[in-house]
Amino acid sequence: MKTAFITGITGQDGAYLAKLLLEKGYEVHGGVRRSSHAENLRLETLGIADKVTLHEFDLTEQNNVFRTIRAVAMDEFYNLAAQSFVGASWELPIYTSDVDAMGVVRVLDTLRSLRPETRFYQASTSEMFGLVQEVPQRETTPLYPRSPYGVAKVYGHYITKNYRESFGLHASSGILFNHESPLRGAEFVTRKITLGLAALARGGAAPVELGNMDAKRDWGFAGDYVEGMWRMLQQEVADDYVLATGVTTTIRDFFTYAAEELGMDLAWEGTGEAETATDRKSGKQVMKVNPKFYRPAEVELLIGDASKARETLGWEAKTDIRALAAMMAKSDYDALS
Ligand code: NDP
Ligand code: GDR
Repeated sequence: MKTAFITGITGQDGAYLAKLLLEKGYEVHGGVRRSSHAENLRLETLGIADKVTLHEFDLTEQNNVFRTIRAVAMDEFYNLAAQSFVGASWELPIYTSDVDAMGVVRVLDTLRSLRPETRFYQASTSEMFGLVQEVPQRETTPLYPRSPYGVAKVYGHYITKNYRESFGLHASSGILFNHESPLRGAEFVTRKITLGLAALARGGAAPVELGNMDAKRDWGFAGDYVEGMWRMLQQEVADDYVLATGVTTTIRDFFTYAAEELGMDLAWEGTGEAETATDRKSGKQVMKVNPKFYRPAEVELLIGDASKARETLGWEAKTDIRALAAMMAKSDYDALS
């Protein structure tokens, strides 16, 4: 039986990855931050809260990282923990760098000292591509991050590559494009939309307030993407891989797909700060732009080329954007019954 350690096990990806590894027969350990409330909602929703071993763990605390890695005899280490909300990273740039950049080297350097045979996965991101340099984006596309989060993740990406090249660690980065699910955090735009639309469909009156409706994202389903993470660590040689669907969609179109799943028929009006959407059937305004959700610098277009993952890992995204929007909208609607 193999043993895996997952940082960020209480997050969206951590929960899906833990479930996948348990199904594959792994003993699964994970790191949780101290909190005033003891809820592990995502692990409970997937029915695995009592099947994983949790350790108090914070990526900002070097000795804590050291002691945890010393205590758990792990074959694989998945570093999924991060301050992962791009929007918050302008308000928390130093904290974001501490967790998302320095946190990675804390783990790598400890593994180098204590467990150099452990296979390591770093959660890199399409946010590193930022300002468009090439379309579609792939492993060799130049990086131009547009947020403190993106900048910190570039450090995490290159320090992973550097420890692989300098010390021979089996360290891989997955450059994952956006992936969502019914377990997605409520502040990310897809879940914000499906939660807001579900409340409206159940009789609510408050329109969903959003920022830039023209940004385009390559959205897949988180459950598909964790399989790709695992496959990366099963390769003989460590490497970096893009995981993406290859299809890009505007925020507006995602909104429309989710609304259609809930039986709405939208009429769009206005542009920019004046843009609104109304449901013709109920007459309710369901969306209005609020400029407070605009970002200081935006990533306008993400579309990934996952050919390398397809060819080497045999990995492909299985869930298309309409199915994803429908899955999330239905889940939030059902939860309000
Ligand atoms: P979430 O925000 O859902 O989860 C983040 C996890 O990190 C949570 O478990 C959180 O704990 C934990 N965490 C945050 N800060 C610390 C810290 N200082 N020490 C230890 N743990 C901490 O993110 P996702 O699951 O969506 O993403 C997983 C990883 O993949 C992240 O690194 C993210 O940046 C990256 N990524 C995500 C993509 C996506 O589309 N989802 C795409 C590309 C990359 P708590 O529960 O206590 O908050
Ligand atoms: P992103 O995801 O920044 O791509 O990072 P998010 O869902 O936050 O934003 C996507 C796009 O939607 C636009 N947008 C809004 N976003 C939010 N959150 N709230 C709004 O009201 C809103 N209105 C419009 C944004 O401007 C943006 O263009 C996610 C995270 O999971 C990262 O951790 C990960 O690395 C990347 O995906 C890949």
